[in-house]
Amino acid sequence: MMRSLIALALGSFCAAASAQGPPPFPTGPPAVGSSVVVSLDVVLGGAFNGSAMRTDLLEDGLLPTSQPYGAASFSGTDLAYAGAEDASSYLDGASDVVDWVLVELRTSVSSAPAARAAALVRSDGTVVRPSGQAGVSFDASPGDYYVVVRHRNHLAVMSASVIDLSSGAGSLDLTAIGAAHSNGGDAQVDLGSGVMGMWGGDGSADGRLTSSDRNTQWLQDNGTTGYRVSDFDLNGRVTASDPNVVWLPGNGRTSQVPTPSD
Ligand SMILES: [Ca+2]
Ligand SMILES: [Ca+2]
Repeated sequence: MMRSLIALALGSFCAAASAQGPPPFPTGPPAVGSSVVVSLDVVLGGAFNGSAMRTDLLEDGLLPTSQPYGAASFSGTDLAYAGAEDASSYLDGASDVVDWVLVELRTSVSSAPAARAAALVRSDGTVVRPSGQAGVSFDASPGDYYVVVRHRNHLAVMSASVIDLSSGAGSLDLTAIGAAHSNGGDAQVDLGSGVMGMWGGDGSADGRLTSSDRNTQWLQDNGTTGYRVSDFDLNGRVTASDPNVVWLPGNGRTSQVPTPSD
């Protein structure tokens, strides 16, 4: 019934269009300003408590209401991002938000980002826009893209294959085994029960877990509270647990996301 109604409507539309010249369908590539949405799941391994991610930063009033990657401390790193994302309205009343992540689209494994967006990860791993809407929205044309997820103190991860966003929407579950791109190393930490998470402990935001993450960044912050990169388990406090529980198991690991070569 629905189909025949559409055919009927289309028939009369085409008849009208042919009488008045070409139909007003857009041709060629999508107009600049088109967008795509990725439904995304990811776990920040440092914040994982066995069943979900901690939400202490939100509960303690430490989570910034605007995206944090414009801070001077990220200048010169892959996390430097000047976006104006603001989640004030959503966070005022939200109860299950963990932290901000920075998500990028790539057209090839090692191309520069085609688009980027800051978004919020919730305790169950779902990623939402600053408005609280599900999925991450990008200013990009529909097509196939690799999806990269970055976080201020976790090793970045990228989808193992392109995600089909040719319809304008697609999904990626980076918590699944084998979902992340690897250059030969373990892209993510196995959190048990089939859940994979990003490696935590990169206090220097250089994509590597080395002794400097503990000896420089964490050591100078130890004993403090706040929204700090040295708070590897994201509980709002910088304590010995941060290096001992989060950083140490991953020490020596390197992000498996290729550095852009173009
Ligand atoms: Ca590091
Ligand atoms: Ca901590």
